[in-house]
Amino acid sequence: MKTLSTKSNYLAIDKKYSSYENSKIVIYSAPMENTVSYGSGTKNGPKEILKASHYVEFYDEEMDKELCFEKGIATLPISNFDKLKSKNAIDKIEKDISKLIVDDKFVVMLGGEHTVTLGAVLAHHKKYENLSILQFDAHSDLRESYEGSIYSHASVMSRVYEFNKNIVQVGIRAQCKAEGDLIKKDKIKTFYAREIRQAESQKKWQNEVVKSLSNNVYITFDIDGLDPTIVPSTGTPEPGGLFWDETLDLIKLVGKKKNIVGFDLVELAPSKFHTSSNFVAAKLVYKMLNYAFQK
Ligand SMILES: [Mn+2]
Repeated sequence: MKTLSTKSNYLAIDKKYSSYENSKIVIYSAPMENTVSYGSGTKNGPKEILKASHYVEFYDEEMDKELCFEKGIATLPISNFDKLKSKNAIDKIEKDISKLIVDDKFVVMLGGEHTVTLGAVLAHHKKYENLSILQFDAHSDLRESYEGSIYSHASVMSRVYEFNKNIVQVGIRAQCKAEGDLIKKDKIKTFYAREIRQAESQKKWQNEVVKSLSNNVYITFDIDGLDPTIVPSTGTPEPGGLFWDETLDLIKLVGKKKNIVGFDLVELAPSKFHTSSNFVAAKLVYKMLNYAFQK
């Protein structure tokens, strides 16, 4: 399979550790941007994350290893999603990722708007029994439809919920009334940002999140789950979000207690005024990989 060369792949890794054959981990880009609410630019997310990743260290001082050389990380070329209707894009993503999973790869998808997650979750849901979805996000994304589209980024978790009820949401702080009602009625495990902030201890709410998950976990990380002081470059930068260390602590705990089977990072809308956001996203991907492969 064709992969990007050292000068443009994730982390700028030498060919020996980034060829498809030699890599356990595969970076798959889905730069789809069909439904935008406020700010735009998510289709440039993957490109800018790859660029910024060249300044992320190979060595993770916390885990004391160079994961990229232990597992290998291949980066697939970025496909053009411009002319694809949302449903077709989701089908393509599901098909592409299913093939990677058949080859026993651990897939990291870079978005794009949050809608792309549906394709990736479908692929993992087919492969893994007892799969739960851990969603980091400012928004529930549980609207039945939004601005006339059932494939809106604001509805993506509604589409997932139709076939997988094991959704655990973290960092939520903006939703419509119908979403709030649904969460209460169906007892969806939503950890609101406000409740996290008011929790007695970090450990307590993080353990509750882990307890809510089944054994196999797919993580969808909407970058707006983080506080906009860390990542201003996103469509709707909601105040009151998650911070870096608590986020990493939680993902580390999930990786320790559960089996992370894949993840995505979506909704980065790069801006030339806040290039730091691109770097945060690039680094977050590597930290998540380190936690997923900590055992
Ligand atoms: Mn979202």
